[in-house]
Amino acid sequence: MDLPVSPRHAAPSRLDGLTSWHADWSGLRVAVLGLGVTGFSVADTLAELGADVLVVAGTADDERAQLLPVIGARLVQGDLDEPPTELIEHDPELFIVSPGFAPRHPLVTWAAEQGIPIWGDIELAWRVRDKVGTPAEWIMVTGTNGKTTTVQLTAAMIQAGGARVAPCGNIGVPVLDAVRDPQGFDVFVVELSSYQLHYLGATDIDVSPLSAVCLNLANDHIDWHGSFEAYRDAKAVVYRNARVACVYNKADAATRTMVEDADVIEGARAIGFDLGVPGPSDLGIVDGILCDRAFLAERRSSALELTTLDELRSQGLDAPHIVANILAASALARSYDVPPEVIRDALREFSLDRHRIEVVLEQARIRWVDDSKATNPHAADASLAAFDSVVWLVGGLLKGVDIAPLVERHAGRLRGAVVLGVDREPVLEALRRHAPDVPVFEVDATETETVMTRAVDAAGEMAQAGDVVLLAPAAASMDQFASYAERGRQFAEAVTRTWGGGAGDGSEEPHRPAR
Ligand code: UMA
Repeated sequence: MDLPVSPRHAAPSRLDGLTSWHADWSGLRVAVLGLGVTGFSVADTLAELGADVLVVAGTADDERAQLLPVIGARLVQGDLDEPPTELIEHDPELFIVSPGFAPRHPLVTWAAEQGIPIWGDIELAWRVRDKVGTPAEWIMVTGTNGKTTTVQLTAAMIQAGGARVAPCGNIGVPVLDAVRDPQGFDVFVVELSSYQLHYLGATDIDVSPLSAVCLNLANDHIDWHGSFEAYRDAKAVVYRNARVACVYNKADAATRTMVEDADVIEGARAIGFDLGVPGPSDLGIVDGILCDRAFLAERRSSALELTTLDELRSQGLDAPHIVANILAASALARSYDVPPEVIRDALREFSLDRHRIEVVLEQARIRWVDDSKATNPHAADASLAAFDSVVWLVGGLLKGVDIAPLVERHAGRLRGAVVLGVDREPVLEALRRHAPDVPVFEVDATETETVMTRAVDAAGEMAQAGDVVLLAPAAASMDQFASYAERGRQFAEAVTRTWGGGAGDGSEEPHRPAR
C-alpha cells in the first residue's frame, strides 16, 4: 500500500531512529486505533516508553477504559466515521492501528491522507524487542488454516529442546506482551493474521525472522482486504527477510510462489512439506514414517525419522491436515536445531485445542464431532475429507466467500445438511444446485440457544449408524455466537443434553477420532 506523504511528516523522520526500547520515545505523539487486546498492549507499551498516547476507540470494555488513565494514556470514544476533534488536536506523529480495522476504515484513510505513518503492533514490537536481554528469535507462522495448531506444535517442540519460548501474536497474546515479559525468551513463535501482515507489509521496517511458513492459501477475509490478490499479497509478507528457512506447502502452489518471489536474506533455504515422499530439502512421509530430508548434510541419500503415522493415530493426531501442520512445525523447529528425537517426545505430550475436530459424543455408532474452528470453506474442506458419511452443520457469517465449490466437492459424502447462520441463502442455493438429493434442514431461529438445540435435533433425525455429525460451519460465528468456541460449546452442550446424558457443559476432556 502506498501512503501519500505530506510535507509536515516528510523524512527524515524522528521515527527512523526509534528502533530500540532504549531509544528516546518520550513525548512522541501517538494515536492508537482500537482498545481491544492489541490496542491496550500498544498503549501500555508506549506509555511506559514516555510517549504521549491518545487511544481512539468505538467501543471499549470498561476495565481497559478505566486502566488507561492509570497507565498515563487518554481515551476518546465515539462514532469513528470521522476523526474526533481530540484526535485532530493531538496532531499525531504516528498512528498505530489494531488489526481488526480494515485499510478502508475512515480513520485509517484519514491518517494516510494526513501523511501520518501507520504501523501495526507487530512493527512496534519488532522495534522494541530488545527490552529484556538478548532479543528473542522470531519464527513467523501464517496461512488460511492451521496457524494456531502449528504455532502450538512448534512452541512445544522448541520448548522440549530446552529453550524459553513464547507462542504469541494472533493466537491471543500480543507480541508486545511477550517482549515486555521480564523473564525474557529465546524464541517467539508468532502467529500472524493477514490483517497484521497487511500493516507490516505497508511499512519499510526490516522484520527479519529466523524462519517463516505460510501453511496454505484459500479464500478468506476477502471483505477486509478487498480482493483475493490483496489477501494473498499480505500473506506473502511473512517470508520477507527470512534468514534460515522459508517453509512452504508443496501441495499448495501459491505458497511456493510466495517463497520464489520473496526478498529473503542470502542463505535462507526453501523447505517444502507435504504428505508425500520428500525430496531433498523437504519434509514428508515414507511408508508411514514422517521424515526430515532437509536439515541433514546427507539429504541426497538419507532422511531423519521424526515420528510415525501409527504413533500419531494413537493420539488422534492423524487427520491429514493435522499431519501437515506437524510436518510444517517440525521444519520450523528443525530450523532452530531441535533434534528429531526431541520433536518425537514433544509430539507424544501434545494434544489439540478444543473445538478442533473434537469428538463430543459417540453413541449408537454415531459420532458427534465439533470442528467449530472451521470458520472458512478451506478448513471445512479438510474436516469433511476426514469422514465418509456426514450430517453437516454448516453456515454462519460467510465473509464474502463463495461456498459452492466446497458443497460441490463433498456432496457425495453428505447424509444430510443442517443450515444455520445469517448467510443461509448462498448455502441453501449451493446445496440445491450441487446436492439436490441430500435432505436439508434450515434453522431459521435467531436466538443462540434455540439455534444449536434445533440444529442438533435435526441432525439427530438424519444421522444413521456409522455416520458422523460434523459441526464444520465453513463460516465465522459472530452472527449468532460470541465466538467459535462458544458455538462449539453450545453444540457440545446440546449434543450431550439431547443424546448423551453426560454433564453436557463441554467440560470433559476432549478425545479425538480414531480413524
Ligand atoms: N474495532 C472497531 N472497528 C473496527 C474494528 C475494530 O471499532 O472496524 C474495535 C472493536 O470494537 C474493539 C477493538 O477495535 O474495541 C478490537 O480490535 P481488534 O478487532 O483489532 O481486536 P483485538 O482485540 O486487538 O485482537 C486482535 C486480533 N483480532 C482481530 O484481528 C480481529 C486477535 O485475533 C488477536 O488474538 C489479538 O489481536 C492479539 O494479536 C483474533 C481473530 O479473530 C483471534 N483474528 C482473525 C482470525 O484469526 O481470523 C484475524
